[in-house]
Parts: sequence; structure tokens; C-alpha cells
Amino acid sequence: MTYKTIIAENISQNIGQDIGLITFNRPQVLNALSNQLRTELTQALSDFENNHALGAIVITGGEKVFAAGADITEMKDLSYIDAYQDDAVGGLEAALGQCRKPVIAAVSGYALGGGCELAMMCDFIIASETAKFGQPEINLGILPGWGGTQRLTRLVGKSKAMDMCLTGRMMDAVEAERCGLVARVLAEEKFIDEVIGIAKSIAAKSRPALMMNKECVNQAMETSLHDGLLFERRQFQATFATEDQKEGMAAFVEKRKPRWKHR
Ligand code: CO8
Repeated sequence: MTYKTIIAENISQNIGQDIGLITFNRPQVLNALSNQLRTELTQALSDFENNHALGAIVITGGEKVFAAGADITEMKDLSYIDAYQDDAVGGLEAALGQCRKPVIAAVSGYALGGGCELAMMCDFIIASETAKFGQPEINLGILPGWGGTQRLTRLVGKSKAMDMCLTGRMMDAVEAERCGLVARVLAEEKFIDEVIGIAKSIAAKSRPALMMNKECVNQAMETSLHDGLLFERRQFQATFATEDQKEGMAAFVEKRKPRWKHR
């Protein structure tokens, strides 16, 4: 499908599993997340999720900027009742939440406000050395209303989340990695190619095992340790009902690469 505010493409990797690459395409406004962009992103994610040829998804803003937040021009005259009735930001958050394929946010340049929040909705963030993260909503007289106060606090702890939300300052990639907001920092050169390489290495694994791993890690964000451990144990036991567990362990013992059936 052709979109106006994003570019969505399948990157064939000859591994039996393609990579879905979504690039924001509003460079003139630093990829501000307009209503249209969010709608198109939701659609692209849903298409990728339903495409069995795809093993992983990468979301990026390109080389210069990830996204400088919600589109302030569009948002400035929003009334409370419209915001409430449209529940404007719910659709994309639900699409990402329901996505069972691994989703990586590849962040170069600014990831601010809704941009930072969107990155945090992905499974993990890989940052280029140029990345800058922030929740500057305080400077607009609002708050991070797309999960920023909640996900940032879970990822980096109360003290730093308060610092970020109350001062509106930015943190660079080094600080973001140090405090657990991002998984890795990569050099600027060939950044997106390297992230696609990581997505490729993920997509080459057993799909049900990936799904179960993702569900288990996500449980850790949602439940008590007791319930999370129980969930994990049951999922672990369930892996022994898959053909891929038999194949993965047989391949190890026979000193060869596994041939996943994704079953
Ligand atoms: N919305 C709309 N336009 C923007 C945005 C934005 N968020 N950010 C930048 N632009 C536009 C600028 O207006 C400018 O347009 P023009 O050339 O027509 O003047 C163009 O992009 C380039 O921007 P700058 O000239 O400002 O570039 P600088 O390099 O000088 O500064 C900054 C870069 C520091 C990133 C600066 O642009 C900035 O501060 N942007 C706003 C950041 C911000 O406050 N983000 C939070 C927005 S609110 C939010 O995200 C709420 C989230 C919760 C709801 C989520 C719903 C999606």
C-alpha cells in the first residue's frame, strides 16, 4: 500500500522471513506524528502483523530524526471533549500492543514527546550515537500523555523519569543506554543497515519461540513477580510441545544449524 506520511517496505533477506521496515516521512516537520501518520502507521503495522512472510519489524525516522513528538500545529486547538471522545492516541498503541512480531525502534536524532513514547511502545530501542530522547511536554503546558510517565518510569526508575518529565531536558544516547532506556547504541555510519541486521538475526529464529519470549518479557512489565514466574514456567513447558524445540535441541546435539518449521 502507498502511504503519504510513512514508507512501508518489505526487505527480503533470503532467510525465509522478510523484515518489515517502516520509515516516517515528514522530514519538513521533523517527523511530527500527525493524525494521518499515526493512522498510516497503525495500518502498516496491522498489514505487517498479518503477513506471514515477515519475521520482524523495524520502525525508524530515517537518518536525521526519529520524531519530534505529536504534531503541535495540529494539536494546539484540540478541545478536551474531542480529545476524550476520539481517544486520539489509542489506536496505534493498541496496534503495537497486539503485535506479536518483534518490533524494534531504530532511533537517530530526536525522539521527543510522542516520539520517545512511540519508541518505548516498541519491544526495544536501538539508538544511533546521534539520538536524543526527551519528554518536553512540560514546556507546552501538558504532560506525556502517550505512556511517557508510565513506560519511562518503568524503564529508568522514578528519579530519572521525574527529572525528564519535570525539566523537559533531553538525554543523549550514552545516558539513555546507561539508564536502560535503550538496548544498544550503534555508530551513525550504516546505522539502519546494522539494525536491519539485528532484525534479520531475530527473524531467523523460531517464530513461536520468539512470540513466547516476547509474551514472557512483557508479562514482567504487567504483573507481580510471582504471577510472572508462573506465566514464564507454563510458557517454558509449552515450548516442549513445539516441533521447533525438538529441532533446535537436535540441531545442537548434531552440531548443525536448526531448520525451523515455525511450529
Ligand atoms: N510538531 C509540529 N511541528 C514541529 C514539531 C512538532 N512536534 N517539531 C518540529 N516541528 C517543525 C518546526 O515548527 C519547524 O517548522 P518550520 O520550518 O515550518 O518552522 C520544523 O519542524 C523544524 O523545526 P525547528 O526549526 O524547531 O528545528 P530545530 O532544529 O531548531 O529544533 C527541536 C528541533 C528542538 C526538536 C524543536 O523543533 C522542538 O522543540 N520541537 C518540538 C518538540 C516537542 O515539544 N515535542 C513534544 C510535542 S507534544 C507531544 O508529543 C505529546 C505526546 C502525547 C500525545 C501523543 C499523540 C501523538
